[in-house]
Order: sequence, then C-alpha cells, then structure tokens
Amino acid sequence: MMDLTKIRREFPILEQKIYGKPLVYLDNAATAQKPLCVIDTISDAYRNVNANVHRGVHFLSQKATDQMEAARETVRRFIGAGSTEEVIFTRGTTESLNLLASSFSKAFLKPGDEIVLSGMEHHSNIVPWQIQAEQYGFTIRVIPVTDDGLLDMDAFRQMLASKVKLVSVAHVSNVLGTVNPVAEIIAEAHSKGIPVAIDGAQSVPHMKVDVQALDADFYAFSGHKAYGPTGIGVLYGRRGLLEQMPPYQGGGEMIKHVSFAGTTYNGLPFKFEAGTPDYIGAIALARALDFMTEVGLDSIERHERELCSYALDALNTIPGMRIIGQAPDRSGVISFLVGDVHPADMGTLLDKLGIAVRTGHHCAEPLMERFGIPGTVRASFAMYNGKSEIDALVAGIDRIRKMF
Ligand code: 7TS
Repeated sequence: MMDLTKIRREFPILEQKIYGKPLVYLDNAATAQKPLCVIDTISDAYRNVNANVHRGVHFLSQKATDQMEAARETVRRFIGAGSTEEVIFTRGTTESLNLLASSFSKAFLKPGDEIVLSGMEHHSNIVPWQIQAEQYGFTIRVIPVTDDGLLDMDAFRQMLASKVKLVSVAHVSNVLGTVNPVAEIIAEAHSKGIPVAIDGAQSVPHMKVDVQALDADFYAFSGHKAYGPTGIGVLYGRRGLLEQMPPYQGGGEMIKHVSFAGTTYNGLPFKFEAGTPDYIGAIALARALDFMTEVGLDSIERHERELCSYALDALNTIPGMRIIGQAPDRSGVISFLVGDVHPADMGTLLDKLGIAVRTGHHCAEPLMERFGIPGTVRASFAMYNGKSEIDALVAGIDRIRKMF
C-alpha cells in the first residue's frame, strides 16, 4: 500500500491553494510535479558540483563528469539497457524522436521504403518522420485505431508483408490511456527482421519498463513526466543500430578529431551528444528515477490503475459522459466529453475550482480526426493523486454540466 500522506509531503507544490481551493493536479501526462529530493539535487548540484563535463582536468569538472556518468548508469539500470553506450541524453522525447528520425532515415531509408506509425501517435512521433520522408522519399503507413481505442493488430500484421524498414509506436497513448501490446508488436516485426522504436513518454513514469525484456530497438522518454526536471530526456538505442547511424548534430563532445580535411566522430553514446549537455538535468533525472524505485514501480502502477478504474466508474455515473478510449489494459489517462459542453469551457471552469486538467487535441490531431471530435478534456494521474481528488473532479464536472 502507498502511504499517500507521506508521498504528498515530498511534493511541496501540491500544498498550494488555487483561487482559495486546494490544488487538484490532474495534468500529469503533460508534466509531473517534482519531489523535494529532485529540487534539492538541482540546487545542490549548482551549489557544489557545477563545472563543464568531459573536458576539464580540474576537480569540479571531474566530479560533474563522474556524476553525469553515474546518472547514465542509473538510467541504464532503470530501463534495463545492456550498456551505458546505448543511453543517449537528449532534451526530451521530442528531441529523442527527432534524433532517431534524422539519423535512422539517413542511414537506412530510401525511396520505395516504408515505415509504420500508428493512428494514436503524439505529433512528435509523426512530424519528424514526415520531415525526413520529404528528404528521403519513403512512405509512412498508419496502423488504424479501433472504436475502443486499440491498435488494429490484424491491419498491423498485414502491413508487415511489404517493404517496411521500421515500426515506431507509442507504448501508452497520451489521449486514450491505451497500453499498446508493444512486446507483441516487437516480436511480430522482428519475425520479419524489422526494428521497432517505442515512444515511452507516457509509460516510463507509470510502469516498469525493461527495454531488453521487450527487445525494443529504440526507446524514448522525457525526464519531466517522470518526476525529473524539464530539458532532459533519453533515447535508448541498440548498439548495433546506433553504430551504423550518423550523428544528429555536430559540435563539441561528439568528435574524436577535427580538421578541415575531415573529422572523425566520437564513440557511443557521445557521438549523439553534441555540445555541453544538461548534466545537472541528467543528475537530477537520476535522482527522480531513484525516487520512483524507492517508492516502487509496482506500487505506483497498482495505485494509478486503481485510481483509474475508480475514476472511470465515478465518471460514468455523470449524465452525458462520453469517455474516449475503452481499452481494457489502460494507464492513468482519461479523455472525455460531457454533453455539449466544449472541452475548453469545462477546463476553464474546473480551473476555477482548483482542478488542473488539460483540454484540446493533446498534440494528437490525427486521433481527434479519427474520433470526429475537436478535442477532449483529459485527466491524468500520478503517484501522489488520491481518491478524494477524483471525487472533487467528478463533483466539479457534475456542477459545471448543470450550468449548461
Ligand atoms: N510522446 C508522447 C506519447 C507524449 O505524450 C508526449 C508529450 C511527447 C511524446 C513529447 O514529449 P516532450 O516531453 O518532448 O514534450 N505529451 C504531452 C501531453 O500529453 N500534454 O503535454 C505534453
């Protein structure tokens, strides 16, 4: 059992009052709040450790480098990667996917090739591929989404018959909460020799992820959604593939030797980390991941799933409630519409009650189009949310509904 009172004490922002009402923070899929240990780690690192990494002989530079590389090891362990050479620090999921799209396309994709995405992707797993498709002439195919908000796996299997060179899909949908069967997707693709990239932005904060057990070839996530700081994220990549891929950006750190006659690149993972990295962010991300480990990934997942089914039951009692996404296997994200109330109106009025939700298309416009809706209201949960907050949400929605 999770001790919610104890956990909530670690998150000072949750004590805030909004318009005189206790903050009910249900926008965790956008970003999670930070525990004191992460805030303190950032402060301590700037006070006591700060110096540029990987280039100084002096004491502080060594110390910062050691802590950054220890952070890489923490990430490796947390996601079950085989080697720290396979753990690339980026600015977040978006940069991880842009790096992947850019370098993978340059190395492996040509006109006539295909890649497979899904109809429930975040724009950051769509647009980077469209940009590269313009340059390299490959075709993007899309796994359809069923009425319940699941991937159409039969359609997916049929797509693999052709010239597919990569599959890239979300582990968990940021709109529907659907947990996609990524182990099955990876096994199916691998049986045809096709590598698979997973967008883990909405999974890593909520469940135990093991990239080797999944046999994923690439796995991307953001620190800020996993109780870590903004501006830091990770791209895991299988060594054999990363070695064949060209650098994403050029600059310091990513080179072995530079001359105007020609330049040689650094080894993994530094080949993909041009410029001064966010080493303070990396150190604080490691603290956030350790914090999650201390609380327990199993406990976090169990708690959030319980909260989600409690919320679904309660929301379904509201007249006019329409939940978008009915997957049996789901994570703590619930999108909904109520009667004719516009999502933006619902969000604005909930805010007046101190309840933070997100409204709109959630950077998944193709998915909105699929369901024929302009947007949704979305409540999303984290380890520190409790049933009383769901009760506040449900009471708030019911009150607002009656105003229309
Ligand atoms: N992929 C998924 C599945 C996401 O949910 C998000 C962010 C991203 C990628 C991009 O992550 P970033 O950290 O690089 O921005 N999703 C959301 C959201 O649902 N509301 O705000 C951000």
